[in-house]
Amino acid sequence: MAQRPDILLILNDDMGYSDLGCYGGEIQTPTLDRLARDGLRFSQFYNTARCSPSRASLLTGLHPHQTGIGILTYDSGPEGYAGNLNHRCVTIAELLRSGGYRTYMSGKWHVSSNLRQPTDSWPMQRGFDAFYGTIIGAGSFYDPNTLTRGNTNVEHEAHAEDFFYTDAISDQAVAFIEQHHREHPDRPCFQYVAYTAPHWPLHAHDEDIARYKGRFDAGWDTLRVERLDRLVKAGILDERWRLSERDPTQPPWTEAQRKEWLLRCMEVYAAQVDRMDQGIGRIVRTLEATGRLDHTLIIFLADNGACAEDIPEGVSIEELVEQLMIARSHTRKGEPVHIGNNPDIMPGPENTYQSYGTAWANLSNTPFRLYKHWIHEGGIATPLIMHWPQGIRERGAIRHTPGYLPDIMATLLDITGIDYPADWGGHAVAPLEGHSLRGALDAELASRPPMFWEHEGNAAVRIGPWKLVRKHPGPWELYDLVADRTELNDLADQHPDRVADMAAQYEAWAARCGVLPRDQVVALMRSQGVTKAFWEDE
Ligand SMILES: [Ca+2]
Repeated sequence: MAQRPDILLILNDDMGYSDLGCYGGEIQTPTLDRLARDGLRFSQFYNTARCSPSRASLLTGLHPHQTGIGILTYDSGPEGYAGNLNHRCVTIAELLRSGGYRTYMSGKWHVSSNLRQPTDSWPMQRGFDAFYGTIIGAGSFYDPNTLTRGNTNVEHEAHAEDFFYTDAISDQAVAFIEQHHREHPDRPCFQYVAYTAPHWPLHAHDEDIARYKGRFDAGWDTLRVERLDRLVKAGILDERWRLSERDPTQPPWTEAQRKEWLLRCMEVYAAQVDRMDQGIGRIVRTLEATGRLDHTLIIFLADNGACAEDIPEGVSIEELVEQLMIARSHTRKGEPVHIGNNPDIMPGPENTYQSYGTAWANLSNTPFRLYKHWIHEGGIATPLIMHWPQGIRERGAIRHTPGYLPDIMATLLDITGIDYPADWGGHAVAPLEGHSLRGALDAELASRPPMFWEHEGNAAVRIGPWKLVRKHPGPWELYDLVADRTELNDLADQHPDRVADMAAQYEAWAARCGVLPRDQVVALMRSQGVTKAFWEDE
């Protein structure tokens, strides 16, 4: 075969379906828009509803519970939930390296519970030749916790005055490409770039925030209508699909209080995405300058839908700073950090730690319902852009073929001709769960195997147009996504046999992949000494 293509896999963190310019949003993303215009956009691609499980699935082609990342990276949990990438899986970096690739990563790892000492679930031990980034997420963009190079903590590197994590991830990706081209010009390059933007905290540069002044003044109700209209006009969504209602816990924009602060939150969120796109622009220009862009497959997607979490005032500093090791208690100059959504404090600078809240997340996920954590479309639907001049003939097309994270591994192995192994490093590994989407680079696929999800008891199975989904501890709901992508018309009562059949397929999958009932996971984690975890989030 011809030389294997370079692969650039870009993931971002907690972004809604319709935030990017090329997916109907207001945010200026000229580089991602260009990649979409010269490549493909997928309209029905899905992630796994939350940071760690999505990363585990993306990296391995398996379901998160099979890899030990059933929920998040806690210190202790039952099998399937141990919080460390286990040895019953093999990473995409390990397999591509075995096929001759040099492998690089910059950004957030988040599939290991040990944040200080390198373990066999850290990136350098899981197939990467070089790593720069953070082991945990949700950190300060000015002073991120667990900043690591290779296996060495380099948090001091953030003490340079102009440090900003989004830029550091981009700059490192550029440096890796330049280094690869200089030292290994004839070898294929795999790079995984995992941005933390726009996950909270709302941190951004003033000049980026200023560019969004006024852009959201119409408010969430009007902007949701406008986004759906643009998504339909772009051919991404079907005009038959109705806009979901505004989140019932949120006021109409006309009745919202503290609008100056609310608008600032959305402006900072937009600036976070904008800054990421600027960085991707530098990466793409480096690929062009080295002559590698035409034979690079670029894939861009988000790890979960927009996040509706409010960061309460008075949240325990001890928990965020010392236990979870995400926030900082003080800035690098020693000022206290104000943690929590206080509308008297404008987000953006280093001494703030805030989130944009439910109503803006509702806008980000237009036109869908619900958010990160849930398996309804708002939790798991993501933009997916693929750009590969030598491998994709069509320019600017939309693909409606459904797919989800395990498919990325399957697709990359199919394209590179590398086999998925039965064992790795002396350990048997689970068979690949993903389905190759290589054919979708040329045309829509006629069919695909069922897709399954579970996160914290929320669950779904999709078979053809049908999606069976539940919000823990509620009953199964059934939607026909061809008629009703926004999940407004529950057909469960009209199709009891279909519900029973799909539920049985779900249960068989859950048993096969080691998914435990949520209550059992909670009880087991409590019995193993985990005193506070996901079950107290809600
Ligand atoms: Ca995330």
